[in-house]
Amino acid sequence: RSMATTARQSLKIGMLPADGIGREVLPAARAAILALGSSIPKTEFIDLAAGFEHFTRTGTALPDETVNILQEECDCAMFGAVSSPSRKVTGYSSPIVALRKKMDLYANIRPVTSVAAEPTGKPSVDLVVIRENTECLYVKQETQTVTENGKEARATRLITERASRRIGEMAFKTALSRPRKHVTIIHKSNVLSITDGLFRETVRAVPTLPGVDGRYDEVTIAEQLVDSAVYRLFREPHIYDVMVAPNLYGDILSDAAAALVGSLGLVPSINAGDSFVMGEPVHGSAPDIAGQDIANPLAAIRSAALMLRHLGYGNGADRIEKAVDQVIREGMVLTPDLGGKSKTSEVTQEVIKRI
Ligand code: GGG
Repeated sequence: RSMATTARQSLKIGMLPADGIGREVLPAARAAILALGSSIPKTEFIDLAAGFEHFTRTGTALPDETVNILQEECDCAMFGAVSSPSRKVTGYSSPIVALRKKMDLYANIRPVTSVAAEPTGKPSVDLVVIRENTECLYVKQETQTVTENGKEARATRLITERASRRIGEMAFKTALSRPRKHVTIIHKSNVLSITDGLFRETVRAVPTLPGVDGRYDEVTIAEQLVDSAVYRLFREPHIYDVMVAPNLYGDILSDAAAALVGSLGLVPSINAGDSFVMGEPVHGSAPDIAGQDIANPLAAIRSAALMLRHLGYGNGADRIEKAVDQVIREGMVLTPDLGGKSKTSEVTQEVIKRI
């Protein structure tokens, strides 16, 4: 399916709230999209099942029907959050990890930006983490054996040239669209010289690929070992623009970066492939606060904006993002993670009013 906007008379959005606060923040994203009215095509939402809670009821975390509807009927999707247990549960596998692979959503794009006068007192941040979304340790090939010395567990870490190249291309393309046009490649190839070495070399070589024809000449490239990248991220976050990383490092780095802008509840993402896009707040299912109407809906709302921008509806995305920024700047109606006392529903209403 083409991502071009011209062919689209209507927009079918698969909604997968999944677990915990995913079920509270996805309605906020839906309300924000609906508030755009006729400035985007007529929108239809299709509610789809997924998640650990669904698994406990039915024995499946990602029904085939969900994947089929996404593939056959939807133009895009929104995912909430999932509560996978930290122990092995027979028959269960993370639906979000599976979905990213099944839909070939190979790039997880996570912009982390501080809004001026945010109630954080932290240094200003304007970066985007481009996380490879289909391989690394998330291929989930783990085994355990019992030896004479006790249990031994192993995990396969897969890094391919193909996946590294396409995430590298996404990083350079993203850098071109940003004022600073700077890419930092994150790796640990001083220790993992074969796997991270392949990632590093392949991403570095993107500007010299046949057909690129100097398109990325303006983009400057740096690289950083992942541990020192975390250190520098906390001390001098302004040095980063586009950070491109294998799956696990990207997952960790983007949560770390979220701490710099006040809350994980503010950070959006999209899972993007060549023909499908799925918005998803970076935060998890937060079982400790689920059901209390206090989860921050802004990451989910911003994820809806990113998804719309990716589909070509830049004006709609701008309207949502400006409304969110205003609510944060004004600082009057905020959820407890940002020091406020307001409910999810109240914050959502403030955003809707401003759209
Ligand atoms: N929306 C992001 C999210 O759900 N994060 C938690 C996460 O990644 N969990 C992995 C899992 O539970 O399978």
